[in-house]
Amino acid sequence: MGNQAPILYDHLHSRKKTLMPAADLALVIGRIALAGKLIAGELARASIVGGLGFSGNSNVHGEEQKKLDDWTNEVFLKLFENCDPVCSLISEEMEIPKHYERNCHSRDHASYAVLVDPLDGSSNTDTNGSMGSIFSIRKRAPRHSSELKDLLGPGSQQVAAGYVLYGPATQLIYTSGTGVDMFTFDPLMAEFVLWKENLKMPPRGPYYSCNQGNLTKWNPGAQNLVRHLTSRKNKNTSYSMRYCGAFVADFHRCLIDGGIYFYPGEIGADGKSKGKLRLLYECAPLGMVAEQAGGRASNGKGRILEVVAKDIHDREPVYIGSATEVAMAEEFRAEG
Ligand code: FBP
Repeated sequence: MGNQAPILYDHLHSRKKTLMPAADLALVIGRIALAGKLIAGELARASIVGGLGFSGNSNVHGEEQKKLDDWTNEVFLKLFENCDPVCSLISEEMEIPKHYERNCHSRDHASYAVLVDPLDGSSNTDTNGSMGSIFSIRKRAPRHSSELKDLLGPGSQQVAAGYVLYGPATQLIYTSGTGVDMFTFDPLMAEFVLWKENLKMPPRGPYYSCNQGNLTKWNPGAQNLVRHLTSRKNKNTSYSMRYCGAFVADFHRCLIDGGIYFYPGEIGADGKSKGKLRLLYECAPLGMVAEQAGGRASNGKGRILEVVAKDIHDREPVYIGSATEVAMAEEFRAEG
């Protein structure tokens, strides 16, 4: 079998200087990896077991939920029931977080909260497009109550973050403050195997990803950014557009090939600009991965990892990817 790259479990246990102690990191990311394996298996067969389509329910955001939104949320709920020291689960699909009282050690040692988007890009379920599960891990404050104030702090307080990507291959990408590592699921071994360690995002890239159909809803700065990216004045303004309807997959392309994904705020009837993507379990975790890989993540005005939330389901405009393009986006945003 030749020299075998390390599997996720061994790699996590060997980690040094991470923001989470290696044993806790291995336990919690190990559980997320198990969720990833189960979800990948279900996505592969959902069409032949009636798993596609809408469930008839709506989530806290008023969005119609797909059956797989509910199913994947249940997977995370079940898997963290007996995962001491995780005492809270916050999910895009749940208005109220789940608190696992018995896993709560607010008096003696660390407890964690896991914040997830169980199935990012779920508009792709019925068209067999790429999707992902995004996760953020935060340490709960000592003596925290069931209130969530201690989880609304800036994304720079995350102790680990990442995602599982469900594409032709299933991959798990994570950081715990010492660089970004990437694993590919090997169906023969039923294990996530290390593919790339300490991954660096190209400082600039050839792609931009946005729902350009919303252009007229955006602030002038974002509109001018698209005009610039498509102006083809010279090789630095000759970008190709890629947009697959799943933040996690469009971000993954930026991580590997460089470029930028953005979902600007949309100007509402009240004249106010409001983002679509959720700060705590979409923007902040991918923001941590981007920065740890040498990229950047901004809300157009500043680091997304410095934004403090008012509510666990807050939304935020996001510009994320290679440092060059995100800086460019901020310049245009500053103009208007
Ligand atoms: P969810 O699928 O988790 O709700 O995430 C939001 C999302 O689907 C992103 O993954 C994607 O980039 C974006 O919204 C697509 O939005 P739109 O359909 O407006 O382009």
